[in-house]
Amino acid sequence: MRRFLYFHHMVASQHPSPTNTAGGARRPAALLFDVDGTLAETERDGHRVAFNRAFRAAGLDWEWSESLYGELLRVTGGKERIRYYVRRYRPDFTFPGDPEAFIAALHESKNRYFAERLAGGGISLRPGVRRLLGEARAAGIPLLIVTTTSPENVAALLEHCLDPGARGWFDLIAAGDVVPAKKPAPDIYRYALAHRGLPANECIAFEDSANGLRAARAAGVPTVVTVSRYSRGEDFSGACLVVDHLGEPGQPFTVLAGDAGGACCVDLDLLGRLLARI
Ligand code: XBP
Ligand code: MG
Repeated sequence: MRRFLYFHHMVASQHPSPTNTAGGARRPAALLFDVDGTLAETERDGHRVAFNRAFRAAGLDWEWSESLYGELLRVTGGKERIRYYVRRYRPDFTFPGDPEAFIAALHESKNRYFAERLAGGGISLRPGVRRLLGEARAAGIPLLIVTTTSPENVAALLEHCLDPGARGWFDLIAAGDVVPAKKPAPDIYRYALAHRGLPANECIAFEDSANGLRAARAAGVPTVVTVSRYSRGEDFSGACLVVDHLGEPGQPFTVLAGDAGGACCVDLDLLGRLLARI
């Protein structure tokens, strides 16, 4: 791992500083990607279904409907979400033993069902994700994952939805309980930036939710929002661009807020222009 990080440091340092590319556009120092809702629509048909399977397997009569899950998503983190649900909707539930251990086991079981679902091909990447990752890799721009989801979920998603070796495309996977406070706290972004010594305002974050946007902005990272199924209608003020997805040449995005300067998809050129405006 140490050698791996060192190698990426060398690659990144061979490239020009973030401030100078042709036409005044700025070269992003790194691209920081959220996972759930941003790389793929994982929540309604992925995590939610897996939570329900885990509940049934544990003999619980809990069932998270699509609309209830929309409310529960306000709480980031699967364990935190279960804890909130019990407090709010099952206040009389008696935990068999230590509540934290019970929630942790339930959550692990959920993650196993989630990984099975990914392996079965039930989830695919959102438009433009593979293209933009490829462009950034070709340009030697570091890629980082910055997420509240568990590391094993990220690994499964990268392996099954992107490429069996995709874990190696990323300089850092900052995930889950590595920081005590999850998004909307900025901690996970600060952790990732500090790990690579990155200047926050020269990077770009990609988020799908208001919680994610708040985390990135509080850490000082300019943020592009690709709204997802559950996050439409949230408050995205502070984003440098809000689109329905990253877009492909044959599948242009729709701009929901901000100025894309006539672009049809989020590419390095557009990101450079967005940074130059900041
Ligand atoms: C989304 C989350 C996660 C997932 C479930 O995080 O809040 O909790 O819903 O994953 P992000 P876990 O968009 O930042 O990736 O059960 O592993 O928490
Ligand atoms: Mg998200």
